[in-house]
Amino acid sequence: MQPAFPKITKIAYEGKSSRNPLAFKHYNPDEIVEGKTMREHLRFAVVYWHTFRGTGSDPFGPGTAVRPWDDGSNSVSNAQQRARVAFEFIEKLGAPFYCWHDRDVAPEGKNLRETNKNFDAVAKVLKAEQKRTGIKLLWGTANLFSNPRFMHGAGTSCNADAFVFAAAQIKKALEVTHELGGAGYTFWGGREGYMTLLNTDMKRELEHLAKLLHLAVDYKKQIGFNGQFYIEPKPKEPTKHQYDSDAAACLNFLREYDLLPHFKLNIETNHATLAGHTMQHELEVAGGAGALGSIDANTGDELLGWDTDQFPTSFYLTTYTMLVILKYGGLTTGGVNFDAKVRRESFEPVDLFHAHIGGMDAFARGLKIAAAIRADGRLAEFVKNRYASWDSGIGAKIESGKTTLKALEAYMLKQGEVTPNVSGRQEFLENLINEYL
Ligand code: XLS
Ligand code: NI
Ligand code: NI
Repeated sequence: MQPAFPKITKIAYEGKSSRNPLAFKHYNPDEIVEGKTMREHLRFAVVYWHTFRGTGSDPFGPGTAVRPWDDGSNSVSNAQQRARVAFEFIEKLGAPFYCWHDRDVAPEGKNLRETNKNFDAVAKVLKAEQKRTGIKLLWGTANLFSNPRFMHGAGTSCNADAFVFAAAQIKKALEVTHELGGAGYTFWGGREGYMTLLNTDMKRELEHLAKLLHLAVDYKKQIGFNGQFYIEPKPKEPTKHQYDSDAAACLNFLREYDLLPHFKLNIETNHATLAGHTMQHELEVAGGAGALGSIDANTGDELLGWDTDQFPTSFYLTTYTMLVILKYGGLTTGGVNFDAKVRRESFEPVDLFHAHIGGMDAFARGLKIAAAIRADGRLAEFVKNRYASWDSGIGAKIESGKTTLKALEAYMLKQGEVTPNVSGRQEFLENLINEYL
């Protein structure tokens, strides 16, 4: 195969003073931070859908992307060629992982049988390329939202046949993920939601969704797939109301239907902001429940209210993200997955490199800043001291459950009033963070 990126060699770490746009300024894979290499901390993954299937099309016009290796056909051989290009890209970039939807990698055939056959034919190339390069699959997933058959949803469709097709698709995607040694499998809600409650039986739909996930859990055990299952929250787009709207809603759903032991969350930045939260908030909610699994690293635009899926470049964002991830023990099965796309105007292949290099550098920098803040200890100490009234006396008594409302009344009747103990010091803390940026 002719190289798809003939002018680009392996992206190297050149340090902060480098002016080479095709070099890392901060991501030094072998550098140790808090006892682990950056490579192990960040576990970067490239997404197949945006990076190798994105064309730049939008509702107002067709794609603009120039991709010389793609013959534009829907053939299996074109898909196989694309797979080889994908691995050339990921290898030159030096990302250890990648992710796909079943339909990103192989074209649909005229029926399920033919579609599965196409998928196998491309999976064969993926497997060979994984072996050649050592690049691994972070997670696989099934696209249960593009095909018109899923117009009403998949697991939550009013059409039982659509549910069945989705189940069959998940079965196959799990098998291929397993065959490729995937570290996980993700369920993003796709069209699981509603446009109007006038035509929707919400309770019934949620029960069906839970049923589908239970079937997947059973099958996972049956085939001996030990990868981690994730749910990816998102509040809107494509439907007006997505059932998996944010981390709290997902956790509640998983608990209600006895699914929580089998799932963690895959938190995406732009989905957090669409839900009216920060990334830090969503990660904290997941982490507190022991369900912080993986992240889809991207960012939205403050002025645009949809899932713009831009590459993350803000050091504040990556620092706050890494602070929470480090706090909860790091990414174990998960990774930093760039669910992000270049802008429509950035139509050249080299833009894919600029985008990923920028994202990886931003996370490397965020990791180092977060580690420095943790080593310094002032932030953690401040938070600890803020709750000092709970460490002894009446606070400790309440925490240990050794009190009653009557005893608390007696305490306060004696004391008479609450004395303010500590300032929140938000401005001081924001300044402290800035010391490290
Ligand atoms: C869409 C989601 C999707 C998932 C995978 O907004 O982010 O790309 O990550 O299905
Ligand atoms: Ni995503
Ligand atoms: Ni998204």
